[in-house]
Amino acid sequence: MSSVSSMRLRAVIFDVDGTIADTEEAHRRAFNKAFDDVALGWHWQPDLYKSLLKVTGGKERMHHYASLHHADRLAEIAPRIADFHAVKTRHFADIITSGAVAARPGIIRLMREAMASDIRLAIATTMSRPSLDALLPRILEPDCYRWFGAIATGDRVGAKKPAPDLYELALAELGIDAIGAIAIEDSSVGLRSATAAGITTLITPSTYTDDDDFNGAATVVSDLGEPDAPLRYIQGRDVSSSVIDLATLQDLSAPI
Ligand code: XBP
Ligand code: MG
Repeated sequence: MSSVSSMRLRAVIFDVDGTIADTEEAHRRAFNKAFDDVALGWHWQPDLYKSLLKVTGGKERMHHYASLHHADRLAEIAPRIADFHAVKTRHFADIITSGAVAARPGIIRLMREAMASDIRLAIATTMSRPSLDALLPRILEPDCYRWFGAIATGDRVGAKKPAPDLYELALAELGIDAIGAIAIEDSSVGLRSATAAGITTLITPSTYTDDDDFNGAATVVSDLGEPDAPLRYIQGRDVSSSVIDLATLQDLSAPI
């Protein structure tokens, strides 16, 4: 048994949007294409989208926007939101297929290291399963789903992030306790969700979350780093390493 697999760390649970890949600009473009297709007359500029990201889930985000800005049409719009979201998801798939998005630094390296060390991998994302299907096989590898012992997507839980449901579902399907896991997230909403599930969390901020409140994170770094592209330490426990690897994650998950 390798020294790593004898340590307490047993699983790494990855958020998707903003963490595995910086995808929210692709989502924003997909929403706007869908709004044009269905003649809603909406257009979400980046600043507005950044504020709307506090509401997780694309369907919930559209309902929230309509209730804030088009309350007089909410009764007409609400029943059509699922259809609007299906149009959006098709546009998201097209944008991803165009090659607009790649995995962030260190993601594939760390996943492969975990698989070689029998550390379990899981996904905990607010994203819908069709959006995930459009993304992961394209930016990781076609049959990447076999890498994961659990894939918790937003459509599988009653309460999305910041509720702990997605991380609790991932832990249950992995069959492990929170103390044996570490979460990798990009947002304050995601940090609150993993923390509420009792999971130590490492943050790699993304385009839309770089000024979020990350108090409570074990550490915040620019990204997971690559040997030829070292990470930049931001706040929390100093990882004193140029890349995030399993040994670094084990140190972070150990009590101070
Ligand atoms: C981010 C989200 C998702 C995406 C849009 O998920 O909140 O709703 O913004 O995807 P996470 P959908 O950071 O937890 O991966 O339209 O499929 O919801
Ligand atoms: Mg995220």
